[in-house]
Amino acid sequence: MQQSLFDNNDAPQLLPDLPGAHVCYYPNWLQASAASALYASLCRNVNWRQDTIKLFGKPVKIPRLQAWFGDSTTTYSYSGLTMIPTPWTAELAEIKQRCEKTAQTRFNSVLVNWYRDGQDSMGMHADDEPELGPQPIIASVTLGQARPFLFRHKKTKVTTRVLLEPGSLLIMSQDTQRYYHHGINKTKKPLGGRINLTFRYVYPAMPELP
Ligand SMILES: O=C(O)CCC(=O)C(=O)O
Repeated sequence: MQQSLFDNNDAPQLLPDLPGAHVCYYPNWLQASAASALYASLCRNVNWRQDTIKLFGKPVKIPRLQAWFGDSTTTYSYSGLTMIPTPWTAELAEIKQRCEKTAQTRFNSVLVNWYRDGQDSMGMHADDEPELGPQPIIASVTLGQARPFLFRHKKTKVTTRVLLEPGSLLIMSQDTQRYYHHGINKTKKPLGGRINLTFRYVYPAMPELP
């Protein structure tokens, strides 16, 4: 992918007030044609899986398809699921590099989620696993169908909705994961598919003592 596929729009849009969080939204981060081409390529080429997680001790199939890519040190666990990274593809490595430039940080992994229609969703959660560090920086790229992304303050329960448009980039940093849950709700509306890429930095596990 060439540089020209990215809109030269690194100016973040103002979001509703999210006290205690640090969130930047770049609506036209990718050109529309590049966003559609990437969506089609990922649909075709990713080895999609429907994983099972543990919810209140019970195995539950997650309501979406997903895949985990990253450096070899980035094995990542959540809700009883351990994900072993697939090595970077050229197109994901290029998007990662571009996210690093905008976010001014390094990423070593990406969770790729495919919401096939409005019935696919992501429950409210925080990306606050210890291996992401105390103030994770998460860069989230949206392709395909626009879907509302919800932030819910952990204490006040105030919920704020941000529509994530195709080709957009959302960066969450500082104390966002500490104070907020986020997620994507199901809807009965007939919606098309959406792919979301969340780039992260996973700190390698400390080797065990002999
Ligand atoms: O699809 C999205 O925008 C949310 C993804 C997400 O919350 C995650 O990967 O942790």
